[in-house]
Amino acid sequence: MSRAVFPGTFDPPTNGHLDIIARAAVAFDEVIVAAGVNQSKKRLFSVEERLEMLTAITEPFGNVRIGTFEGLLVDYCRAEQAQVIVKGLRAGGDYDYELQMAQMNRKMSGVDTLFLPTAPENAYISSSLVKEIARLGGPVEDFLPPIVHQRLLGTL
Ligand code: COD
Repeated sequence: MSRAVFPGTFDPPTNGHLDIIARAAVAFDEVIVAAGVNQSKKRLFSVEERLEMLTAITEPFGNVRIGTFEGLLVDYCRAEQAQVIVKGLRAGGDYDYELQMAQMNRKMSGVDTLFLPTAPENAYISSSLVKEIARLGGPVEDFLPPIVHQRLLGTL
């Protein structure tokens, strides 16, 4: 059985994340969407809120489940017996950082990383930009699943 982990911060989950989840769900028997829990970083949404949103938006997929991890991602992959890490790649900046992490993760554990290129319509979406635009009163409904959009509006 092929099992992949799609890790992220998901603060909040966007249409870009959801597209990667949907495509990974086609490629693997099971996909674990794993929210990183880094206590030292300030997030807009709590872990519980991020898990609720992820659970809601992945409900249509029969082979996707939600998890959390703390510490090294590769330790989590080993514990979950996942052979592959899935990452989304946007233009430019993502590549250098993601390549370095992928190589490091493989060296540490043998767990490989599969990159899925972002869909063109999601290429410019990031959780941080969406939060900033929302905070400044701009429209963000085109970038988020409806339930996430509602939750984000609730924080303003
Ligand atoms: N289109 C396609 N993909 C996208 C889009 C988009 N519009 N937006 C984001 N993504 C992809 C990102 O490229 C990423 O792959 C994933 O979605 C999650 O994105 P974010 O922004 O929610 O999450 P990140 O990138 O902040 O998550 C970083 C991790 C938590 C995965 C990382 O820091 C990590 O692995 N931490 C664990 C500690 C560890 O093991 N460190 C050693 C690393 S070698």
